[in-house]
Amino acid sequence: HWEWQYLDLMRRIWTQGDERVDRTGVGTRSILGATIRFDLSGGAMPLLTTKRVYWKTATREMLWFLAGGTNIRPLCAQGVEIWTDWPLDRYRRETGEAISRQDFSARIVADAQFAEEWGDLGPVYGKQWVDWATYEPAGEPGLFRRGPGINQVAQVVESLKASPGSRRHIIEGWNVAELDAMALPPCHKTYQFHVAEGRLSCLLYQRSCDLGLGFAFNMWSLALLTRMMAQQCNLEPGEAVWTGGDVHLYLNHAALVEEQLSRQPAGEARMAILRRPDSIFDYRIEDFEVSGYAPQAHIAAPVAV
Ligand code: UFP
Repeated sequence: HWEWQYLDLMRRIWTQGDERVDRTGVGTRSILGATIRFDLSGGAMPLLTTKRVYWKTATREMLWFLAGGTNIRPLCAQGVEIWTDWPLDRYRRETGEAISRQDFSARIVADAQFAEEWGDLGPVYGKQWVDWATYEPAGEPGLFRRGPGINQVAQVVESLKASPGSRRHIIEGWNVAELDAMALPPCHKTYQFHVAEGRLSCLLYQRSCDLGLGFAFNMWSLALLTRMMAQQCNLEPGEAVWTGGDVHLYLNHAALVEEQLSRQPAGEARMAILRRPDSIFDYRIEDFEVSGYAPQAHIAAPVAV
């Protein structure tokens, strides 16, 4: 079962990882460099079975990336709160108001102007993926103006169709000049697509991975993006290859690690895409149907912000 790759990695990091104080102050055990591969043939999807993974949440996030989203408002409106803590922290800091997360999220949804002022995350994934900023000379030496944004996702669809054998099918989130303006610099920063024998594979390079919580989402999203791209390019799904840089377990995830390592993976989830949208930007949440997913119970664990 593919999931042993994950469980083995978890065990290895927990027992052998280098222990350090990380940015969040929680502390981690960490290793550098790991790869997990998954074969997407026949509609199979890499959903962990040793705990429940909320794939719809990750799917809504992926559709928000593709829509160029950088404001949490559309996510909050769908009950997706995975990005809410960053704007919430800023709001509390700058106003001194002790608002609850729930009230903050509700206000973001109810009040468009409030959302515009407080809900933006800066130029995170969505912006870089579909509207990477360019600059062009504006007449006088040393003076530049905004050029047209670059849609990397659309360009990769085109390059996959025009020259499948290319080694340049890349979607990059790591815009060095804009890192400071982002709520969180991209974790799943580079996606590279590869075509072989009519099958589309994708390798993700994730610079930093919270193996206890983040990985399950990131692996799903990698496979989901590969499936959508394959459908748009009339290719069969190939492999999802996940590569982590700093792969770590938070020290306050001991209960999760112990529980999950006591479980055995079983079964395999599949996903059908019910429709072929006109473009990579036209998918909706209703287009995805998961079957055969019978995971063991969800394991709650604290998120380090
Ligand atoms: N993290 C993930 N996956 C993600 C994401 C964040 O694992 O998609 F957005 C985790 C990795 C790390 C933290 O524990 O969030 C980001 O912190 P840093 O920027 O210091 O690496």
